[in-house]
This record gives sequence, structure tokens and C-alpha cells, in this order.
Amino acid sequence: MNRDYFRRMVDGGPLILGSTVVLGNNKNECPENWILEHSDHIKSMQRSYRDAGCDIICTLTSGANRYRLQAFGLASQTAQVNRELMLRCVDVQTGTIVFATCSTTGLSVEPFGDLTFEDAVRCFKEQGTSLAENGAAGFVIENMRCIQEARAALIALREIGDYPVIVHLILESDNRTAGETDALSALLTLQSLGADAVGFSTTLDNENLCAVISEIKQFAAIPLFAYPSAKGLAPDEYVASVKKLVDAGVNLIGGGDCVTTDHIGAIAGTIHRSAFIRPVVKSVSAVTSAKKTVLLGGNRPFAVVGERINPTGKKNLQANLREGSLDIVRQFALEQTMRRASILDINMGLSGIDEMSMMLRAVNLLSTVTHLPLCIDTTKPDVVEAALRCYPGRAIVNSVSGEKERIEQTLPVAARYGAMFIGLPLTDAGIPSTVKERINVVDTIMSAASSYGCTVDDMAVDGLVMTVSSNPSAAIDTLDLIKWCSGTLHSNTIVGLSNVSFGMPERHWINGAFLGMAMGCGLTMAISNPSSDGIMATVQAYNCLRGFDYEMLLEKGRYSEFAK
Ligand code: THG
Repeated sequence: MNRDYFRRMVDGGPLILGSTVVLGNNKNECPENWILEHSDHIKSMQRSYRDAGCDIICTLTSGANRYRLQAFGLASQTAQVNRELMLRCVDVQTGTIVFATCSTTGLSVEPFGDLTFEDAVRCFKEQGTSLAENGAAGFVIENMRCIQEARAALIALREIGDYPVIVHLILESDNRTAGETDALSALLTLQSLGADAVGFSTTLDNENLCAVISEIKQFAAIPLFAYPSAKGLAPDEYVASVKKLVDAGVNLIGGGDCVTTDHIGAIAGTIHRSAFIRPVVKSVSAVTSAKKTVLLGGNRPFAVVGERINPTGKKNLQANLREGSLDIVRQFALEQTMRRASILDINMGLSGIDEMSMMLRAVNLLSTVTHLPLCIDTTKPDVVEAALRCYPGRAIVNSVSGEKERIEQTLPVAARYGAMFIGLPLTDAGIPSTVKERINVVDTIMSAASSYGCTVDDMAVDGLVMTVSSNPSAAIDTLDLIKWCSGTLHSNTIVGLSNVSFGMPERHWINGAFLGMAMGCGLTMAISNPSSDGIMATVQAYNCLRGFDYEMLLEKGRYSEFAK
């Protein structure tokens, strides 16, 4: 099955997934061996799920990755074990749709633990390849508790072929995963990375699961999935509970705790292919870290991208980086986080250092020292790719210009990893002098981006402000471009604020006035130094005047308050 086919299936109405529950094996025994020994029993359970109305049957392969099998001395036979499990699953050949399950390695993945990200990807690719070769129509990455391990598995399975991949995470009682990722950040991260459905189960009740789904539905570009529990519920009570989830926006129902064929039969008879809500958006203007979402746009709080992690003009930082130390990077990250920057720019472009290795070290470090999402600032496409691949969230790339190399190399990388990007209206011929020409470059970048599946929500246009000291119309030209982006293109906009006052006295006042003017024209983001009281007070005041009580809303997690 390919991804388009799966989407069409889900667009036909709520679907039911049948997961087999294994009971009775001794914990010290290899579960996969136990499953193989009891394959007749399991096959008959799978048949009964299918006959009760499940659209997709899930395999019992979730523990069969090499790190799990290692405990039973079977790591070297990973491919063989997965093959055996697939071959003894319910008749793959006879029209039953079988999705193979994968789950955690049991190890903690970089930057949160010791297993390197690429080792994790390799592990899931090894397992996934065997599953696909032996009849899996798609995959369910299930029972994940860490967004980064889920990302590794998703990237691995994406790279195997055009198979649909569903990702399922377990939320603890605070509605975050054990790795502290909230449901919205998980959804945005995974859907932009190419998941075909994202879903959750919670340690709390189905009512709580319903609230989580309602909250995130407005940001879903893909079908949502839930594993409602049937604990203590008779089949008709289970139907009522599942119906609420469908009404909240669930498109796929998986068998949770205590679900029997009677429960499946009951929901198949009522909810199956009943009225439902489709995914509501194509893409969302937002960046995420493993712990936080920052929503962007004209109807959201203004976002300050902290500019300080950039060695340009900073002697101390340069010397520190040349010694191979990230101490000052860490310090700048903490200071800018305290000053309430929304996003942190990271630029490691400095002669005499290995930009690739320093960028990766910085991204890994900052993923653990700050909750702020990152802006990857580099001209090198291979550095962009390496950074986006290992970043445990959805970053923004700084930047994609109209230059041939950026369009042909950086843009497809940003699109493949689902990142947002800053569109810079300049070309190989330089910076266009008129607003009209800049608009043409923005159009060129956007149409190339569309061909890779991006939407205007994925882009922030750089106003490319030059200093007024050399061109008196520089500020006005940039404001005109911002107005067009805001009013006609409906894209985010960003400026490097201090550029406007370069070479002038009393720069703070000029920067502050320009920020206010640009906000009035619809500016949504600025790259700036959040140490400036003037800038940060203007931003706070703007958020207040626009009616965004930013901290209060985000702390309570009522994302819906920001809905258009
Ligand atoms: N657009 C986009 N990206 C950008 C810019 C832009 N990235 C780089 C730049 N402009 C924004 N970042 C900086 C970083 C540092 C400084 C200014 C802009 C800076 N540094 C001081 C100096 O050079 O003397 C040092 C100040 C300090 O110590 O903090 O001014 O326009 N897309």
C-alpha cells in the first residue's frame, strides 16, 4: 500500500486497527519466541479481529528490534526473526491489510541518551526492511515515550519506501510523554517529518484523551489516531466513549487496554465509516522543540529570534569556539531564554572551525539546555541536513534565497525534514533594488517550495532591511515588502532588526521605532538581541495590545485560544 492509498482509505471514514494482545508468556522468555510458538493461537485472534470489523491488522513485531533481541542473544538474527513473525501472521496474501508494529529499543537516544541517532535509525531500518520484504503494507510505530526515538523510527521507515507510517505515543498523567513532549509539539514535529497519522493513548481516562484530541485537532494536517481503553466498559459503553473521540476529531481507532472482539464488533457496527472530521489544515506556521511549540503568524504573539549565538563580531565567542568549547554558546542560550526570546538562531560560521561538527554539537547541546526551538543559520546544505535530521523538533532554516544553489540544494532538504524556512529575496545577481523585483524573487522561492510540497505557512519572508545610512528609502522599501507579504501572500515575515541602523548614532532608538513601524505593517518575527529592554518591552506591549496574553495561555496549554 502506498501513502496516498492510505490517506484515501482514512478519508472514507473512521477506520479500526486491530492490535493483538499477548497474554501468558513468562517475562524471562523471549517474547518473539513465545509468539512464534503460539502462532496458531495468535493467527486465530487476528482472524477474529478482522472478522469483527478491523480494517487493518497489526503484527506482534514491536519488540523485534536488534537492541531488544540482544537480551536473548538474537541480535544477529533480527531480520530472520521479523521474517518468521511476518510469515506466521494472519494471511497477508488473502486481502487482509497487515501493518507491522515497531517500538522502542529500550535505550535512550541522543541528545537525551547514549544511543546515537544514526544507530537508532539503522536499527529501525534493519527491522523495517525485513517487515516490508515479508508483506507489511504499512507500519505502526507504537507505544513510544520519546519524541526523538519516534523521529528516528519514522525517518528510517520513510527511507525504506512509500509506506504509510502511523506514530503512536503514550502520554503520562500530565499529558506529556515520559520525555516531556506535549501532544501538540509531538503532532507538529511528526506530521511535518512525514508521518501519515499521529496518535496517543494516555494513562488517564478516555475523557482526558478526548480533551487532548480536541485541543490539537485544529493543527492536524494528517489523520489522528487514538487507543481508547475499554477498561471496565461494556461494549455499548465503549461505543459511547469512542463516539466522543470521533466527534473530537479521531480518524483511526486502535484497540487499547482490555479491548475484546465484542468491543470491536460494537464500534464496527456504529462508528465505522460514520460521520467524522477530516484533517483541517495543510501545514501549520509553527516551530517546536522537544518540549514546546511556538506558533507563528499575524494572529499569534510576536516571535523574537535571539541572534546572539553567532560568532560574527564577537571575539570571546570566536576564541571559545576555536578551542572547541560550547561554554559561551550555552551561556548565550540560557541568557536569551531568560530574556524570553521565542526561538534561538544558531550560526557556527567561523574560519578555522569545523562548521558541521560544531553545528551538530551545538544543536544537541541546546536541545537539552533550552526549551526554545532553534533556527539553523548556515549557508551549507549538508550542515542544514545534518542539523535538521538530529534535531528533536521542527526547526526553521535560515535561509533559502533565490540563488540557484539554495533553491536546488537547501530548499529540498528543508522540505524533506519538514522544517520551516526563511525566504531571502535575493538572487545570484544580488539584492534587487525595487520592491517589485523582491516580490518576484519571493514568488520564485515559493513556487519552487510548492513543488516540494511546502505551503506558504512553512515560509517566513525576510524583509532584507539595509541600513538607512546608505539608502534613505531602505526602511520604507522593506515595510512595503512586509505589507505585501502580510496582506497578499499571507506569509510570516522577519527582519534582522539591527541592520536598519548600521553606521548610525543611537541605534537603539532607530531599531525600536523601526520595529514598531514594521509591526504595524504586519511583521511577525524579528532577529534581534533580547538583552535589549527597548525591543523586549515593545514586543510585550505589542502582544498585550493585540490581545495575546502569551505566557498565561501557553502555561495553561490552552492552545485553542490562539486559533484564528
Ligand atoms: N536576516 C536573516 N538572518 C540574519 C540576519 C538577517 N542573520 C545574521 C544577522 N542578520 C542577524 N544576527 C546578528 C548577529 C549579531 C549581530 C547582529 C546581527 C551583532 N553583533 C555585534 C557586532 O557585530 O558587533 C555584537 C553584539 C553582541 O556582542 O551581542 O550586531 O538580517 N535571515
